[in-house]
Amino acid sequence: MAINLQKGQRIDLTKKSAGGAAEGTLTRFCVGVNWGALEIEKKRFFGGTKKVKKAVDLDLSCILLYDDDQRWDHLYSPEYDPRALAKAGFPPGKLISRDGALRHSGDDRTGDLDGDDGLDNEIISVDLTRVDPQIDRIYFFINNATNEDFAQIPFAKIRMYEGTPTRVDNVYATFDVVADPSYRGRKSMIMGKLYKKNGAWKFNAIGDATADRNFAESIVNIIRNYK
Ligand SMILES: [Ca+2]
Ligand SMILES: [Ca+2]
Repeated sequence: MAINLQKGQRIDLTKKSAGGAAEGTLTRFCVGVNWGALEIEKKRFFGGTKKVKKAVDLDLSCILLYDDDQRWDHLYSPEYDPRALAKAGFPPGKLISRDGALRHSGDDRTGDLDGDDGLDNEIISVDLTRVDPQIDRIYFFINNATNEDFAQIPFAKIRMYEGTPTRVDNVYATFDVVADPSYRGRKSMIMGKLYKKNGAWKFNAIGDATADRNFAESIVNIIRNYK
């Protein structure tokens, strides 16, 4: 049974059998984000309204922080302008972590146009056995490349599952961020973090909609405020 995470909840990554006995630890899994396109009421020419779909381009990114708090590695879109990044002091985007442990499935630019399809739109595969031992925190966050805020986006979910980006074998945990009026004006969301405590990896469902205007501001915010 998948764990339904609540905002702020922390879990360890122990796998349990149906009877509740521990069956090892989750080490290779996917972290996927699923979101919906907007539905907008448009006035019809001859009166009345019709519903129109509008694509929402969320970008899932990730930073991996070293235990010395000085260094970090990243997964964010290689399509972000490398010259603008260099000016702001950020390395170019890439889809694989330096240690090869995390891989991003690539950019989805629309979200689900026909309602929740149950599949994740952007996915990061994680192999905790390959993570550089000096890394002790891995943050997952999303930024909106289009203009809507999280009060408008009908649904945004993150989940951890065993399988591949195209095949879901076993869902371990899900975390639904329901659209909330308090998210007005907020275009970024820090979804959660994997963190190492006494040598064991755990997950914390953060779910904070933030005022960051882009992924670079989210990275600065995470490093400063989300230890
Ligand atoms: Ca995207
Ligand atoms: Ca989807």
